[in-house]
Amino acid sequence: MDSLKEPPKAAFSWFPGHMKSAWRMLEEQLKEIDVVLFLLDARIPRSCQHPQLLDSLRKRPVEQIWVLNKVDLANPQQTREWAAELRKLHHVVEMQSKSGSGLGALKQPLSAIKDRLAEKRSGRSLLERPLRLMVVGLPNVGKSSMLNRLVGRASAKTGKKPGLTRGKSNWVAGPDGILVRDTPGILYPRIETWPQLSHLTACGNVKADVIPRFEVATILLRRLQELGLQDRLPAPCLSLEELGRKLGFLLKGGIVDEERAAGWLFNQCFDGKLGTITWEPLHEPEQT
Ligand SMILES: Nc1nc2c(ncn2[C@@H]2O[C@H](COP(=O)(O)OP(=O)(O)OP(=O)(O)O)[C@@H](O)[C@H]2O)c(=O)[nH]1
Ligand SMILES: [Mg+2]
Repeated sequence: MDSLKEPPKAAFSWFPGHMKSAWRMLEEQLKEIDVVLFLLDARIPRSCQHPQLLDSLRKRPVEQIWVLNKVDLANPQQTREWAAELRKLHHVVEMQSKSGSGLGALKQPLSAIKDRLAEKRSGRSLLERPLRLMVVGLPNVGKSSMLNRLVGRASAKTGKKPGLTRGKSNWVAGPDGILVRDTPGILYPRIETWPQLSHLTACGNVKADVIPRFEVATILLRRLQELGLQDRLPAPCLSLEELGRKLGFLLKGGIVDEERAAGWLFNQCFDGKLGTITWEPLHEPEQT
């Protein structure tokens, strides 16, 4: 992909109007929060670390719990390595917010935070109040699914397309005296590199119809090879041409339908049909 120029502006700045206002709203709402559950997709923990959001969190007296979510779709060994690395600075739990697996690991840190809050309030002669949590992160990382798990019912709408939650969500009461608020997914205004754009597309954080599909799909094919996972494809392919031909996606005259091949690849990635993949391992594999 050496010959690729930087992604065209429209491709890497998927920051529509609703996301700008969501960002302003999120900053405002952070003022009344005790705990932020910061969700990262375990397949791309690097790209999920939204710099402006983390900067904003650092400046506030808000507790953070980092949630490595969708661990069922990531390589388990890579997830362990990422969790150990992130634990050097943060409280980290590994989760599957779709099924609720891992939820128990949140109990202890939440109850410790609740105790600290109660102590602080009683020191100021204030009455106890519910712990206020907010789920934040990139689009489609599983925030609304997480809220539903926390409160024990399907309160927030969830779905495969990024950008589903919009506008200001209400507080939802959960067990053990917690109030939870959902937020719309926030993407950073500038996606700097092709690999980053490709990883975000593979994990469904950007809409596949707003990106240069040919380039992104080609990068994903090469990434699979770098990660030693090309055998997950119907045949080891480095180009959409090869992949489309293998899949029998032919147009009139025997021309390969590369657009269809790109769509196929994206769907395989979104749905985890290629098996568990950590697109962004903590340590890059050695190239032979
Ligand atoms: N495999 C798997 N899928 C998950 C997990 N958590 C959530 N999902 C799926 O990921 C998709 C997005 O989930 P949502 O909860 O809607 O994500 P969100 O972060 O609220 O998305 P936006 O509101 O669009 O920002 C849905 O199809 C969920 O079923 C998980 O742990 N594993
Ligand atoms: Mg949502």
